[in-house]
Amino acid sequence: MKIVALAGGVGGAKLAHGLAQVLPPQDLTVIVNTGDDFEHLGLSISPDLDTVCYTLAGLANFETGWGRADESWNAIANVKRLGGPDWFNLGDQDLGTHLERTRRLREGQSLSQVTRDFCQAWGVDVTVLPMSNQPVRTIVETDQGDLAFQEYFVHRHCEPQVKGFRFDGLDQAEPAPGVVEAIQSADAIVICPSNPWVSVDPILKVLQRSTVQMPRSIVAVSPIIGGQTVKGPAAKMYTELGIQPSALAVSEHYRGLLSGFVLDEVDADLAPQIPIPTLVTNTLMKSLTDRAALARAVLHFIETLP
Ligand code: FO1
Repeated sequence: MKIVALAGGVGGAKLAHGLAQVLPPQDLTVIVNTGDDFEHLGLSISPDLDTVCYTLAGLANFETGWGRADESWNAIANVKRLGGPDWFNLGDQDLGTHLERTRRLREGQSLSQVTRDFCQAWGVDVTVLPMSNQPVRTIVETDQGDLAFQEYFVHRHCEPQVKGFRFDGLDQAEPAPGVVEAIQSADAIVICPSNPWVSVDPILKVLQRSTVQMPRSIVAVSPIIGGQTVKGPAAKMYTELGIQPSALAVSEHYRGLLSGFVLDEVDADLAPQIPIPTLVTNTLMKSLTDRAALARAVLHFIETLP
């Protein structure tokens, strides 16, 4: 079964990794949000792409989910000592990724070319594609003004109250090469348990700018479990936007798009309120085994869909 997974950062990367463990590499394409990308210290940083690629390569920091395992922090400590910005934690190995990405982008290579080469170097055998080669920048509209995503997320610790979102550059963005082709030849799309507002919506909005025909099976896995997010501000965003955070709210967010919805066992009582087929299973991916188990369960669920 050919699968396209839509993924943001840490939660998305975990399920993408599970899918990569159970599918032949030629049957999985991961399309990754680039709305979180930004320029920092003169470098082009693509946090979600790196999180997905490091995770698939087995190089990710297992505790944080982002950045590299066995990392050292000498460069950023020196930036701090010199009076530079140190709020975005760039490890020494990770910095190598950003230096080389920046060099290649400045040479004129596209983000998808760079991503393909990096995946090859890291031994990632599934296809990982940025959603677009053109810059799309997620802006979080808050009570403290409009904030670039990493400014809101990392620098201000998601503290400002969210009023809405904007995706600057969307009007000029096209799906990256390979994105439309992967979706057209896919049997199903899996929307990973990533933040619907700021990780999945940017990808969907870029796809909407093309005339791509979506496959009949589109399944989303809820990133909200028991009213809370495993990681990140999704639940806080729902609350601030006047919506009670729940798996039900996530299913409604994707209303009209999905043919199936996956929610956690702790939310089993919400399943009857969801008007499409549901799978109730353990969605909390604490271990590598959990990732593969959830991936297997999602694939079996897709096979049962009409
Ligand atoms: N997230 C943090 O909460 N704090 C950081 O200092 C931080 C640094 C960082 C460096 C490289 C990278 O690829 C990701 C990093 N992240 C950090 C994660 C990232 O900003 C977010 O998880 C995503 O943008 C949200 O999907």
